[in-house]
Amino acid sequence: MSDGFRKRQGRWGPRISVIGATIVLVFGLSAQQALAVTHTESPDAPALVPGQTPGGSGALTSISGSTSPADQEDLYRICVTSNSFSATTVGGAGFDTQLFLFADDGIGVARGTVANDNTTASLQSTLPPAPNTGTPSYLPGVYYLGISGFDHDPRDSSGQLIFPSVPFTGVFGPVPGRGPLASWAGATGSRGAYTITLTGAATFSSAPCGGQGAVCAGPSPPLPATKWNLLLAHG
Ligand SMILES: [Ca+2]
Ligand SMILES: [Ca+2]
Repeated sequence: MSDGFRKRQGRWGPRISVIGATIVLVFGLSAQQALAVTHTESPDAPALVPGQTPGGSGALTSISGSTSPADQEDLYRICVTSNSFSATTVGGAGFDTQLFLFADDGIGVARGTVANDNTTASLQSTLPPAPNTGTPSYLPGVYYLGISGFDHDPRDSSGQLIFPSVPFTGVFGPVPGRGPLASWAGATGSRGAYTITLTGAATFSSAPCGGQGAVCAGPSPPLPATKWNLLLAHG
C-alpha cells in the first residue's frame, strides 16, 4: 500500500462512514414514513357502520375531513393497536367538535367505548390513552371513530344517548345498558373542516387487525364508564 493511498484512505475513510450513516438514516426515515398513513375523507364518510375505511397499510396518524349542515357526522373504521391509542382535534378544527369511539363486536356492531366533547382548554375534543395500564383497556381490534359538531350525538336503537352529555369536558364511557350505534340526533351547530390526530392506531388492513377477523373477532367489551369517569376526576 503506497503512502499516497494511506493518505487518501485516511482523508476519505471517515467521510465515507458519515456518508454511509447518512444514507442509512435517510432510507431508515423513508421506510418509517412510508408506514404512516394520513387519510383524507373521500367521498363523504357515512354516519353508521361500516363507516369509511382508510386504505393503505401501517400506522394511521391522522384523518382529515369535513362536516356541514347536510353532513352532521362522519364515521371511520380503524384498527386500535394498543392502550396508547389517542385521538384529538385540538389544533385541528375551527368548530366545536365531539369525538366518539365505538368497539366493533365482531359482527359489525359499534358499541360505545369512550367519548369527549371538550378538553378543559378548548371546544375541540380528545380521547386520551387508556387510564389503566395494568390491563388491556383498548383490546386491540377494529373500532369505529366518529366525529360530529356539538351537540349532535350518537344514539342506540331506542333513541337513547349512548354517552353522557354533560359535563362537556367529561371523558365518558357509555351509559350502562345502552345499545350499539343506530342513529345520530340532536342540535346542529357549527360545522367545518377537521383533522383528527391519532396515536396507537393503524389502518383496518394492518396488524393486529388485518381486516375483519383475526384479533378483532368476538366482543371488544367497552371499558366500564367508571374507569373513564375516574380519569376525568383525576384530571
Ligand atoms: Ca363528512
Ligand atoms: Ca366540543
